[in-house]
Amino acid sequence: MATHITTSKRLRSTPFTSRVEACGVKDYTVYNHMLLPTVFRSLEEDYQHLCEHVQVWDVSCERQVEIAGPDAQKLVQKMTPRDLSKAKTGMCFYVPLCDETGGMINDPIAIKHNDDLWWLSIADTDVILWAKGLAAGLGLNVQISEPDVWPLGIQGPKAEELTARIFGSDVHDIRFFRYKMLSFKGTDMLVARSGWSKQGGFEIYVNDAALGRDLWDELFRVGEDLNVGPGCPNQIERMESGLLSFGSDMGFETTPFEVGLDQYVSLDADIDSLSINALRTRYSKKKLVGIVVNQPIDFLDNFIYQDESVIGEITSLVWSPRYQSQLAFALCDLSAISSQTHVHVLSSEGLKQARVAKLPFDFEALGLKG
Ligand code: THG
Repeated sequence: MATHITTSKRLRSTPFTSRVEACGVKDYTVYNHMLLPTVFRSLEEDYQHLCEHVQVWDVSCERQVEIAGPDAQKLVQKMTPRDLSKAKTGMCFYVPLCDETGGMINDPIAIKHNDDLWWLSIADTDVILWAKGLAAGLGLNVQISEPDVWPLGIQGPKAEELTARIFGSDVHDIRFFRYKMLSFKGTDMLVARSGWSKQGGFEIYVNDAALGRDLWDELFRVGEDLNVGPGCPNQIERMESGLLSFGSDMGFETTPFEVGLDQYVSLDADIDSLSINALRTRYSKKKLVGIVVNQPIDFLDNFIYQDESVIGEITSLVWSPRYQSQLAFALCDLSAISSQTHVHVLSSEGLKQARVAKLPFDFEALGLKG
């Protein structure tokens, strides 16, 4: 077990690391300069458990970039091409952050506390540097920081029951991507119905480290009959659900349109956003598609081939036990992929045919039964 990696103030452990270790974490990755568990039992066992029961996830690495002050809403709108003019307190928004060329900087959840206070719950890039640069360059009246807040995920079909046992029946009234401030041992914490799985669940934005450990212990104590277990974002589940990972499936070079995030760009809105003009005129060069191979194969490289020529690159890959298929996301040349229903991938037995699918995967349309 154990992490064969040295932690420090630069590569941070979290308030929950002692609990995560006690639960037998097998692997970590580094995300926002912080430990993020990736496997407890095995990828497949974690997946089965997540889809049937309820898991507690240490997602402290989803750092909050806090933007406070009279120009907070203005700066957040500058950063994203999604129209936030109708945002209200209590709402969360999945937002692409884009630079002046339309390339993506990050894909956080933006949380509105009030007009003068927003949190960006970020994926793995240093959004704070960009935010500070913009604020200084534009002369905005904001204070930007990364407060000590450590999100704890509660995910799985029994998540609502478990969360309500701790935070009370108000939990049932929280709609998807909304939050309430609810008390744990006398301290208010932000409780949102969100999380990086499609099994349903909540995220608790823990704002007190010691209380966070109490919360972890309480969740395991009162959730015993629900078969609560430790968990983490699961590659099988998130790919079956079509959730994208910044840095893998998209990056600075890709626009939201190229990776299928069109619905989070408000092209026609009259908003003051850094990227909106570029996004109105920039041509897409790439397209992120799903790839399906109905048998286990050993991939010799990460490329997508049209006959012998390379037309794209696999950005995420997993074996799905439910669909007995190799599932991939692949970033392909738009002109080469747009008319294709099949492409090739390279295995030790040579080029193999693979199906091209829209994301998120429509398994029924693909003729795959779970
Ligand atoms: N929770 C919190 N912070 C996060 C993540 C999270 N920061 C990093 C990373 N995840 C950000 N990326 C995503 C990607 C997808 C979603 C959330 C965060 C997501 N998408 C839904 C979907 O695609 O169907 C719903 C989006 C919507 O309709 O608004 O949930 O998980 N705190």
